[in-house]
Amino acid sequence: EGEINYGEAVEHTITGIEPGAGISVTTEKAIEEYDSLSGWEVNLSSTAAMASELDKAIKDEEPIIITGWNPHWTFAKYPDMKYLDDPKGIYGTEEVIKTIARQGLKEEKPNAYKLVDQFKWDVKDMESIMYESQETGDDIEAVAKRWVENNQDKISEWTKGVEEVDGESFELVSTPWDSERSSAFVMKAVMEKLGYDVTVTPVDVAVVFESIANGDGDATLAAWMPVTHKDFYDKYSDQFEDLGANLEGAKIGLVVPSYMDIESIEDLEP
Ligand code: PBE
Repeated sequence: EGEINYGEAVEHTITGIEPGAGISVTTEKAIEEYDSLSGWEVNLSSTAAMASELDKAIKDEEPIIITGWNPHWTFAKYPDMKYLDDPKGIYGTEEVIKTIARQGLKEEKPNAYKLVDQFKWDVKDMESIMYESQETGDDIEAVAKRWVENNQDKISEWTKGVEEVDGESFELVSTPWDSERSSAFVMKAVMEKLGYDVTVTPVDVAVVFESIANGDGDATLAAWMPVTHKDFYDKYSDQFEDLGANLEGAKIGLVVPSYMDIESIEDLEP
């Protein structure tokens, strides 16, 4: 009985998500940097396809290596998952999710600016919306609205000193993942109660940064830093305003089911 060669077992393929995701770009870097990943590929398709591959593998106790992140409902549905150690630090250690605003927002829409600047919540808040949507089958938007009704203490912190408006428009630019749909639809529900006319636009990460930089979008709550979206952030960093973290304790990396007898990216084989 020899050790399993996981490289061969997964055909030297990491099961990835959308090509436009930060974690996809980071994984290409990991493949370049680690000798153990030499000759490997990341299969980029969609989060839904990754989730269904993962589901299949876990049912059959087959090996699989995915690009994973927290907050995400995967870890609630499959608690026996682990991040592979990343001794080269390609995926960083701890990520935060930042709010960034277009230049001029503070002067033009001071109340909306104040609100997005004061928006701050926890991993467990965001996760509760994602889990509830997974469990009930209700859309994130509906669950986010309920969450706002049930968490007025938090909402009153965010809205401190924020005055109501009369139909002012606000464009919130977001990415298509459940995590970011949760924050965007929570913010939309809060803003609508204050009289805003809010549009949530889900786009690729590159377009999120581009549209805040060129002023088409007012703000985003979806910037994962310091690693995940670094390339996009750096490209436009002098063309937007960074309002800081709205959520701390996020993480990205290569993730495997715990039944796999492997701890580190360096344990993989070319
Ligand atoms: N994610 C979820 C995104 C950001 C949010 C980690 C898949 C990404 O990689 O860009």
